[in-house]
This record gives sequence, structure tokens and C-alpha cells, in this order.
Amino acid sequence: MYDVNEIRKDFPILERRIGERRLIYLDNAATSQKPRQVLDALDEHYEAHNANIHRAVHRLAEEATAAYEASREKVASFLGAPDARGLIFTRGTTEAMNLVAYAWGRRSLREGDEVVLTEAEHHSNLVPWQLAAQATGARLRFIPIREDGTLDMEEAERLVGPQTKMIGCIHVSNVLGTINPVDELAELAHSVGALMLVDGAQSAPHIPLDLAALGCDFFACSGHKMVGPTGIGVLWGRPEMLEEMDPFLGGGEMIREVYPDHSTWNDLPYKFEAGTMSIAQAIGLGAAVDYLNGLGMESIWEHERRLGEYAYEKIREVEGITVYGPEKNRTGLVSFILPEVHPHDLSQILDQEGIAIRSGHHCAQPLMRRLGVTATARASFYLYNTEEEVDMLVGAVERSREFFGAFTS
Ligand code: C6P
Repeated sequence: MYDVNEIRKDFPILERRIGERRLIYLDNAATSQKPRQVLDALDEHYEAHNANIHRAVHRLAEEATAAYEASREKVASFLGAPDARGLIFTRGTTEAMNLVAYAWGRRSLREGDEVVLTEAEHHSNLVPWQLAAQATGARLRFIPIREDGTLDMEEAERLVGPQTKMIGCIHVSNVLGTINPVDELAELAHSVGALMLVDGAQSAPHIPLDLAALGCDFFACSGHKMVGPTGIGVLWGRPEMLEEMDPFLGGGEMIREVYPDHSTWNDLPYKFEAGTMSIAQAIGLGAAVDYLNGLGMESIWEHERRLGEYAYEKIREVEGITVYGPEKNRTGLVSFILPEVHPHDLSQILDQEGIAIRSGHHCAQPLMRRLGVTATARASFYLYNTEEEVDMLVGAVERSREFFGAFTS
């Protein structure tokens, strides 16, 4: 049985107090908290096995290498990736997407080619493509979102054609909580000979995944959003695509032979892992994946889906509030605006009650323009949040509305 009160005991930071108040951490879409099991794995690595990997043959180097490579296998299996050779450790989702836009985009895109993204992309799946388009003469097109925050798939079918070379899409919106039909988009991409890149930053931590079934060519996610350390994430790519691509960064370990005027490349995945990697963090991510598997992704998803629905229903009862995103088929986050209170002010007021939410454009400025706002307040939940915390959030939002409403009415 999923016992959220027992699970909370694994997270030391949840014991913190903010002034007089118990911390209520609802900024999980920005980064998640870490369980003792992940913190212990980091300590154990540094206390007992720390060495560089893939280089020396002494005992510590062999132990560190084995732990790092075991993490790769764990993460690949967690994602349902068809082949662990395609699993490249990066600093996070942002670096993973830059890798694709740079190493694939600059080599493969030509004038007249199109990259199709959505209006709701995070900047990390937009700006790298703007740079690639500027360098190659390719053009960016955008699948619009409907009023309810879902993708306009009819328009997607109209936009995609023989000129399309890549479709890039967030699996889950960090603003709207919408779950996008990336499997359908992958089919659409493949029907015109294009590739499919999925930004899984907001899906991998929450939804059981099977990349083989999603049918994408590239998938990116960040360790720190899935109870792992910062500084580590992954790009999974179809090995045959990665083989064809140029390296992203040059340096140690990504080479086979180096001459003064040219070099040849190492096998996958090492061709894309230049220099000393985030070794402890990769091992920490392995521990994070073990932790999530221990709870069971189906159970985590069930818990979050219920909490998200509960929060969506409850917060909508606040007078005058606008809540963004679809009613159904959404993850555990709510973005909203109160007419009387700016999201930044609201976030500061809630902080005084120990409640951590995020306010701002959430690194999705084009989406904000589409919604006609400059910022929203956003509460995002994870496996350790409770209905009681949602009630505290809604109560605090209601009190802020009453307080500010008294000045504006
Ligand atoms: N969104 C949020 O508060 P990095 O920073 O590389 O780990 O993840 C980037 C990223 C990419 N795609 C999506 C959909 C995301 O939500 C994020 C990170 C955080 O919403 C920080 S802006």
C-alpha cells in the first residue's frame, strides 16, 4: 500500500520549518527533494569509492566505473529504453536538447527544412532550435494549443509534411500539466521521414514510461526532478541516429585515436561523454531510480494523479481564480492567477506560511503570451505531498484573495 506518511520519513528536508511553520514544498516541477537513500549513495561514493572512471585500472577506478555503468543500465531500464548504448549522461534536459539541436541539427538541417515544435515548449526545447535554424537556414513552425491547453492535433497534421525534419515536443507541460500525445506525434513524424524528440523533464519523474512504445527517436530528462542529484540528466537516442551524428563536445574519453590534425570517435555512448563526467551524480541518479522503482511508478502516478485532480477541483472554488490547463488527462500541478494579487506577491505571502510555490513565466514565454499573461502562480506536487498540504495551499490562497480584495474592491 502507498503510505505517504511513511514515504515522507525518507526525505529529511520535509522536517524543516520555515519560521514557525512546517515546510510545505510545492515547487517540485522546478526540482524535487531527495530521499535519504540518494543522499547515502552520494556519501558512500565519496567516502569509499571516489575515483575517475574509464581511465585507470586501480581498485577504486574499477569500482567507480562499475557503479557509473550500472546506473546507466538502471536508468535505461527505468525509461524502457530499447538499447542502453543510446543512453548518454548529460547535465540535464537542457544540455540533452542542445546536444540534439547542435550535433544532429547543424549537420542535417538545410535551407527549406522545417523543425516543428509546439507553442508550449520550455525555452530549452526552443532556443537551441532557434540557434540551429539561424546556422542552417531551416525554419521553425509551431503547433498551436487549444483554449483548454491541449495540442491542436488537426493543425499538427496540416503543418507536418515532407519539409519537416524534426518534431520536438514536451511530453508534459510545466505550466499547464497537459500530457501531450507524443506517441501520435512520433507516428506523424515518421510518416514523413522526420524524427521525434520528446522533452521528458516533466514526465519521467511522474509517469511510468516505455520509450520503446512511445516510438520517439530522442528523449531527454533531468535527474534533479526525479529525486536525484542536480548536475545529471540523460539523453536517450536511437543508436543508429547517434552513430551518424557529429560529437557535441570534444575532449577526453570521447575519442578513439587523436592525431594533430584529426581524430576518430569512441563507441556509443562514450562518443557523447567528453571529459570527466558527473560521476557521483550519475551514481546518485541510479539510487534515485532504485528508489522510484521501490515505490513503483504506477503507484506514484496514481497518487499524483489523484492529488492533482483534488488540487484542481479545490483551487477552482476560489472566487475569481483562473486555473490553466485541461480538466482531464493532466499531471499533478496547478497554474493559476488571482485578479487581485500578482503571482510574485502571492508566492511571497505563501512563503510566510511555509508554503513554497513558484511564480513567473516558468521559462515558457511564448506560452505566456499565448495565454495573455506575463506570469502565473504554480503549485506542483510529487510523491510525498498530501491532501492536507493541498488544503493548506487553498486556504492560504483564499486568505490572500480576501486580504488583497479588501484593498481593490
Ligand atoms: N523546468 C520549472 O520550474 P533542466 O533545467 O535542464 O533540468 O530542465 C529544463 C526543463 C525542460 N523542459 C521542461 C518541460 C521543464 O519543465 C524544464 C525545467 C523548471 O518548470 C525550471 S524552468
